[in-house]
Amino acid sequence: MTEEKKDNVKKVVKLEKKKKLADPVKASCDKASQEMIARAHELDVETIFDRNETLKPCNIGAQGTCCKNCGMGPCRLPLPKGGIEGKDERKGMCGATANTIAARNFIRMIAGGAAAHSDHGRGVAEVFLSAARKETDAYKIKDTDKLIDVANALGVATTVEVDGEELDRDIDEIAVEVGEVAMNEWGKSEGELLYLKRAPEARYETWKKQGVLPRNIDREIVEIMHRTHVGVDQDYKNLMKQGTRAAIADGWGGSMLATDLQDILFGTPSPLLSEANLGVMKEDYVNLIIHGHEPILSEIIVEVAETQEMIDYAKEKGAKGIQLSGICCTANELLQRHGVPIAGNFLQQELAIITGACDAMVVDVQCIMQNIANVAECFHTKIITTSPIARMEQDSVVHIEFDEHHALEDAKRIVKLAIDNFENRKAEVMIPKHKTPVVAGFGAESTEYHLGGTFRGSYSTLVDNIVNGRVRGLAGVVGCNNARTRHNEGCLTVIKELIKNDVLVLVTGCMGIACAEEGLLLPEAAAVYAGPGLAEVCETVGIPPVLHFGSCVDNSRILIAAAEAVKAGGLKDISDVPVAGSAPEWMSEKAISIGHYFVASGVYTVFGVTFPTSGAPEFQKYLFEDFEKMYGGMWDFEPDPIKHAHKMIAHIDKKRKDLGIDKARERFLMDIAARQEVEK
Ligand code: BF8
Repeated sequence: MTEEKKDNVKKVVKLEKKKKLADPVKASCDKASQEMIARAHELDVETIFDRNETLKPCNIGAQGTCCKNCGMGPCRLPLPKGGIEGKDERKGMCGATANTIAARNFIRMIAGGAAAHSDHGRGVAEVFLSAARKETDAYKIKDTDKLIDVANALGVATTVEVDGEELDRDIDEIAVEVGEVAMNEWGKSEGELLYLKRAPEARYETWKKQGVLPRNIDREIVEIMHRTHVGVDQDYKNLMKQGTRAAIADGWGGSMLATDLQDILFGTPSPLLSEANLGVMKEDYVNLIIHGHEPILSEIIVEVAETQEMIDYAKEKGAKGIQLSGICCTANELLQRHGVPIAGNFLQQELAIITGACDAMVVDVQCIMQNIANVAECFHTKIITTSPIARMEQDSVVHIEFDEHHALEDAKRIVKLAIDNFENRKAEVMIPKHKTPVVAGFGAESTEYHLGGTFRGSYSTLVDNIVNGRVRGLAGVVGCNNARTRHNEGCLTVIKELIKNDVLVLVTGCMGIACAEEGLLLPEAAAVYAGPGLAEVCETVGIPPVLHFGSCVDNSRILIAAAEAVKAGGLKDISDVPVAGSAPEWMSEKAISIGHYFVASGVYTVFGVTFPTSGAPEFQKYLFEDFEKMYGGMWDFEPDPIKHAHKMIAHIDKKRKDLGIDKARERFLMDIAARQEVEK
């Protein structure tokens, strides 16, 4: 072939590659997203949906059997076609077996997830302590009732004895001590995490028996990195012991402290009305999108953006006002406390910029795609990074480092920058019309109130309805979007199937946003989607069939709600409750850590899309079967959303049977096809 011909072939191949674009309808089941993916193609802007067409994942890595923990590797141990027959002889250079490699990779994922949640929590604790010590004016203690609850849980005295009389202790003093004790949880040299005692006693005893009581949050994460270094722990069971310890330190430690301290500082959420999807952006307004996870900065941005000074400034620049909206878990944090509308979940972050109406996107940490900076360069959008630990290499990105000691000034600079950028819009604005009303802001406290009332103030109404079978059980459906599967579809199919079968669903993270966009977070959704029993309960107490519990660190709210249900039901442990967990579209390490602390807390937990241990069947069996004997909860994997839901329902029914309350449900019969699905 002549050089010229070779060049032509290369050009054609390049063009072909370039043409491989995502089909918007196959990529997402959300209409607003479909419109924006198509718009991206018109404007020749590449998104994650297109990269999914050209960048294929490595199978061996996805199955968990690629070890790159030393310079002799990566050692790739593919699963033989037809599976393992007899003894699994696969080994890496050092002799590490497929089980060891998969277990090391799995617990490194737990370490990554637990570190992300817990470092977020540490940041909140630092700001909390500054606020308690009155070192900053920007933050104040808002929820003193919750402060007292947390003080009790941390063993901080809330009363003092004066002249033989027991008096309330000064609230500021309590706050300082709570801050100090909380900070200590990350690195104390002795003892165990204080919040472990918030779990039912039987659960605590199980952890003790298994030898997995976390000592402090940081240590458990560091020890994972040590144990998974070349030549250290080479026993998958022992590796999982440490993975379990770190995951518990996340759920009942770092995440729970993050949630609690945020509630004390910013207010404990209660149900409120808002809207969700890209249609919340407004053409004539300055659109400022807050993206990431930590509410410490975004809380102040909300405050600043609502000041008359900033609204007037926006009007001076030709806008009608300022429209704030959120992406990912920062969105969930602001939604649940302020009703700030949600622009989208993980897979919609690029799409929000493609509207041409995003004047600034301010990001903090976690789940921020580096490609938003490339997309923003095609428009006028300013990307503003704010965290010293999360910067971007692109020159177009502005960095305004946030510090709680000058929080107000930082927030003002950010809001002003967005306003100043309004007049620089260059592309034609195209905002999808789609948006949906949402009722959000649920949590352990509001569930108690709504299902128990001010009179009873307990979980007994919920428990009564579980016993009488109107509510078949509970499910926590949480986690991410994953571009390897159709955006939002797995989540919505699983959840609709669950509520159709009378399972009350609690959601967090990007799954909460998916439900918001679909209209499942409205009380009216019960009449449309829920089974007769659940619909009756929802109608009576006025709640949606799917309750939004907040961001990913707020999965700790689900743990507390489960512990409350145990108490109200006179049960022993979370593993006795008819409850199941799910992350149908997971992709992040945080999801693995959450999944594992659900399992370690006694919850049967199913993941969709892919499972990162499938290349090591023996180890996977340990997680899927043996864990149930040790912890009462275990992992499972099911990519088909209907089967996924029915596996959860089958587990809920098993628990109902164990409790002797299965008879009450006999009027709700599954049809034959559904039964066959479960038995497959
Ligand atoms: O912490 S659900 S994609 S945004 S990791 Fe990220 Fe996953 Fe969304 Fe919130 Ni959680």
